[in-house]
Parts: sequence; C-alpha cells; structure tokens
Amino acid sequence: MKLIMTPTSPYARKVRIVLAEKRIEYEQVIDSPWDANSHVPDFNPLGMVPVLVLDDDHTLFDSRVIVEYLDTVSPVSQLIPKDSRQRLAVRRWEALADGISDAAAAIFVERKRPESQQSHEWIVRQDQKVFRGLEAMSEELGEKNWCTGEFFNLSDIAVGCALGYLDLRFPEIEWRKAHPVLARLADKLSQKPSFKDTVPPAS
Ligand code: GSF
Repeated sequence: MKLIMTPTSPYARKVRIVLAEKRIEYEQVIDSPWDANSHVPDFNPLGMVPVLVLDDDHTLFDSRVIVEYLDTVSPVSQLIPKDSRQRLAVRRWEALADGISDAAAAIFVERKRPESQQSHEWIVRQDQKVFRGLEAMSEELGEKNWCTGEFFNLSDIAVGCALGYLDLRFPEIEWRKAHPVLARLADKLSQKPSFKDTVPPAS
C-alpha cells in the first residue's frame, strides 16, 4: 500500500505512527496538495493528504478512516478499543486533537494570504479553538498515564501529533508552560521510535 503524504502534515503523521506501531509495511509518496502539479486530486477528490492507496488501487481518506482501517489490518498493537464506550472515548479525543490541528492549519493558511486580505476575526476565532482545545485536553488528561487511562492508543497518537504541529507552526504558543500534564505526555510520546521517526521538519 502507498501513503500519499507531506512530511509536515499532522494527520499524515498520525497515520505514519499507526503504521509504525502496527508494523505495517508501506510506500511513502510525498506530494503536496498545494503544488500546482500535485497528483493528490487524482486519489482524493477533496485534494487533501493523507490518502492511503491499497494494493487493489482502492483509496482511503481521511486520516480517521485510514487509521480505523489500519487497526483491522494487523493484530499488532490494537490502537482502537473494541469496547464501544472506550472506542467512543478514543475517537472523541482524536476529534479534539485533529480539531486543534484544523484550527492551527487554518491560521497558518490565512497568514499566507496578503496582509490586506487576512481576516483578523477569522484568525482570532481559530486561535480561540486552539486555546480552548488545549485547556480541554489538559483537563481531561489530568494525572492519567495516557489520554484514556492505563493504555497507550490512538488518542495519545492524535494528541501527540496535534501538539507537535503546534510546535512546528506556532512555537510562540507556550503550551508546555500552560499545560504541564500535556508536556509530560508529549515527552513520554517523544521517546517512542514511531514519534522520533516522524518529527515534522521545519519548513
Ligand atoms: C484533514 C487533512 C488536511 O487538512 C484528515 O486527513 O484527517 N480531516 C483530514 N490535510 C491538509 C494538509 S496538512 O495540513 O495536513 C491538506 O491536504 N490541505 C490541502 C487542502 O486543500 O486543504
């Protein structure tokens, strides 16, 4: 299978970490949807990465669908619990973490526009989502070892990718100082080879 991705995408990073944790072999295809001659739209009509291309050329998107599929492909390291209540908790964490990445990416894209065309209100609105999202993650993690309790799973991967994306795009957001419990989780995750091997390059 092939993963169409960019090295800086927090959603692609989430998929890459799942692939690594589950020991699934795959081919990386780097293709930025922002390039004028990108082939991403040929695989995803929404023109977004990541896209997983299966060996029969069937395509999967978005990252949430991809990780749900990958968790069924290999029995190694189950990352989404079978129990429905626990499963919902993991998916809600993923929605919160991905939502923070969505808001951060929206600010990043807005700031690429000419200054005169940037909407200050829009940026403030997205910034508030990031701020409230960090507060909520910190509150809900509390003193637990992992996001949903005793075991590492997809919720921790999604949170780690969102926090890593903030470090990449908004180093001025000092989330570690404001949320020491999130810093502790991020430090624990950063020791994992799957995280070490996918740190987004500054760009
Ligand atoms: C979000 C993917 C996304 O925004 C998912 O896979 O979870 N809900 C989707 N991807 C960005 C690149 S990056 O910010 O990760 C993307 O492909 N943007 C191109 C566009 O046209 O928005």
